[in-house]
Order: sequence, then structure tokens, then C-alpha cells
Amino acid sequence: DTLPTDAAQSDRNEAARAILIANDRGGYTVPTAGLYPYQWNWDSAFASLGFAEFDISRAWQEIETLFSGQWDSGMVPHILFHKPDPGYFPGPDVWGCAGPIPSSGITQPPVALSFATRLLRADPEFGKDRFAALFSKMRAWGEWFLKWRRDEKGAIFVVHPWESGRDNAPDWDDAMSGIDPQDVGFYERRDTQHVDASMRPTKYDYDRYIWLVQRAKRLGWDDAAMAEDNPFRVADPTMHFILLRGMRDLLAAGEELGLDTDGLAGQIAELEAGAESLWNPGMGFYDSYNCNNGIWSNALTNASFLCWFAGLSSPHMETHLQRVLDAAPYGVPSLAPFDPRFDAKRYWRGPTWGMMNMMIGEGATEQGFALGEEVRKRTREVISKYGFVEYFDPMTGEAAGGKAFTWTAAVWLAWAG
Ligand code: 9WN
Repeated sequence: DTLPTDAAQSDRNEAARAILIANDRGGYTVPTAGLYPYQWNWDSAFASLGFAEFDISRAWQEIETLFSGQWDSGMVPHILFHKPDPGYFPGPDVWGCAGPIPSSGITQPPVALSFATRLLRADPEFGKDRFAALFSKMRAWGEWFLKWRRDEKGAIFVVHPWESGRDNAPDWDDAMSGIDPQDVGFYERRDTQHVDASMRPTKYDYDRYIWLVQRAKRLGWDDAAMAEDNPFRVADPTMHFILLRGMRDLLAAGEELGLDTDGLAGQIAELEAGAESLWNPGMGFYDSYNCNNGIWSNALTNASFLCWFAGLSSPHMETHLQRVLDAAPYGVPSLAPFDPRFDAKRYWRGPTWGMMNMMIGEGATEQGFALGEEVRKRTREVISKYGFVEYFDPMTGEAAGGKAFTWTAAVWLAWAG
């Protein structure tokens, strides 16, 4: 009875479209006004799926604008600072990067590779030239990951918690504890002026986030220099699984359109082999580990369940998904509720995120697991009850974080609603 009636459904669809339109800054969308006033990489990829439901041309534009910020190295930044905005910290001066547009110097999960393919499928005639024009750029980004973000065991790692997109997940705790940020200097946070501090990463985290940015800036954002003695290298299922899926989608679509897919199949095979190193044998699930010392996070997170999105069959993970859904009524929590580090409202240490649920749910359905549809239903229910907010308390469903959020609206239009 909490699910929408037809009238309520069409109101919600309308409200979701209105959020995308309101967050449109002309060619790119901000995640939410105020808290996040720039273009974020994976948020934009989700935005494009939402736009594709009513304006395919605008959907392509979102991804094209994202790639206009691509660096010569192939890296696509996690934030593009199109117009200065004092409401967000750290801004372009703190990053001190020199790409084609002012940007951050780290990347984010390359879900745009998969979603560009989805835009192509939504309207092949309209999309084929656009896809072809982006193809070598998308491949260059994929190859950049393989060159600069792959560890000795073949797993894709991140060099900053923000790179994974799961800022304060327990996955980074071990590597973060090795950083001594005492020379970080004074800085003023903006996030806690927009939303309640209890829902955000702590000062302990922020000191280390900024310290890592300062280190890389000192090294001129040079990939080779940054790789030397890098104190933060954590193998990340988010990055690995999303990249693997993206490369598969590029290969399939590239072949259909007769584009140059040379080498792609081999790269996919390498990523498939590398995925095995993310399997934590002690815990029996996919996990992250600190590449510098091999220590596992022992954390069953929503990223652990992206294995299906990556095209891996992983039937063992189905049992784990059932366990976390039994413990948390409102969708896939970012950390299993039975983990002592679980914190229901603190960002990536507990809350449920619509966009993660979409990748988990769709992946599970593709692998033939009934739980995929269950994840979709719960996501639909929580959004119907509590609105298009940034994320939700997985135990009570309560709204948390920013309001009128782009990716939650997009996920409603493209999948949950
Ligand atoms: C840092 C925009 C982004 C998301 C991330 C989310 C959060 C930024 C922040 O907001 O990160 O990139 O300042 O907290 O963790 O996944 O892309 O929505």
C-alpha cells in the first residue's frame, strides 16, 4: 500500500524530471544545488540515463560535456569546475590542476562507459555517430586505469577515497590510519554548512582527504610521480567491477558499429582475472584491501555486490545479499548492519543509495537472481515514501543528505519508478 497509484506515479515521474531540469546548468547537471555546485563524473552518467527517458539529445550532451574535461593522459576528472562557486570546498585553487577545464585531479567510477552504450541502445540511429565520436576517448580512459590504477595482482585501486565515490566507507580505514595529516593547515569545510555534520564524514577523514590532495598537487598531478611511495592505494571493487562492465559494453557496442576494438578483449580478460584478487577468502565475499600491506577491509559493502554488474556470476554473493536485505528493510545498505562499524546515517558507512541499488539490482537480474527485482521494489518504496534525496537510512528509510538529488531522480526514471 506504500507503492504509488497511477496518479501518484505520474506525479513522481514529473517531479523527477523537474529535478533534472532544475539541476541543469546548461550542458551539465549538478548533483544538487548548494551542496554540490559542479559537474561530478559518475553523477553525470546517471543524469544522462534520466534525461534519456525524455530528451535523448540532452542525455548525450551530459556525457559529451564530461569528456570535454578529459586530460591528455586519458583520465576523466571526478569534478569539472565549469564556473567558480564558493559554496563547495575544495575548489579549483586547492586542486591546482591543469586540464582543458579546471578540474579535480582524481577520477571516479567509469560508469559513463556503460551508460553511453545504453544511450546508444535507447536510440541507435540518433546515437551511433555520437557514440563513435566518444569511442576512442572512452577507450583511452579505460587504458589509463589499466596503466595507472592496477596493482601487482591485477586489481584496480583508488588513490583517494573520493576517487571511489564512497567517501568514508570502512574500506579506506586502514590506509587512512597510516596518514599523519598534521601539516595540512587551516581549511574551512562547506559541506557541514549545507547538511547536518552527523551525516557527513568526520574531521579525521577530511584532514586526510585534503592531505592527499596537497600531496598530489605538490607532485604536479603527475601520474608517475604520484605512484612513487603512494601511501594510499586501496584495491576497490567499485572501480574494478564498474570498469570491467564498461569495457565489456564498449567491446559489444564497438563491434556492432565496426569501430576499432583491437586489444579490448584482452583487457577484459585481464580484468576478469584481476577480479579474483578481490575475493576475500576468509570472509567469503568480494572486498577491498590495502595494496601497500595486503590488509583486507573485511567489509561487506554495497560495492561487494557490483560483481554481477561486472558480468560475473558469483552465486555465493546472493546469500550475502539475502542476509543484508533481511537485516535492512530499505534496500542495500552501504555497509552490512551486522558489521560493528555500521552507522545508519553516516554517508557510506550504512545508508542505502538508489544509484548503487540500481547497479546491484540490474546486475542481479541479469544473472537470473530474483533478488534483483526485490532490490528494485525496495528502492522504489523508499523513494516513494521519502523523496528524491541523496541517500536513506536503510533501517527506517528516513531521508538523509542533500535534497532534490539528480541521481536519485534519474534512477527513478530509468529503473526504480
Ligand atoms: C566528493 C556528488 C558526490 C558523489 C560521491 C559522494 C560525494 C563528494 C563530497 O558527492 O562526494 O566527491 O564532497 O562528499 O560521496 O559519490 O559523486 O554527489
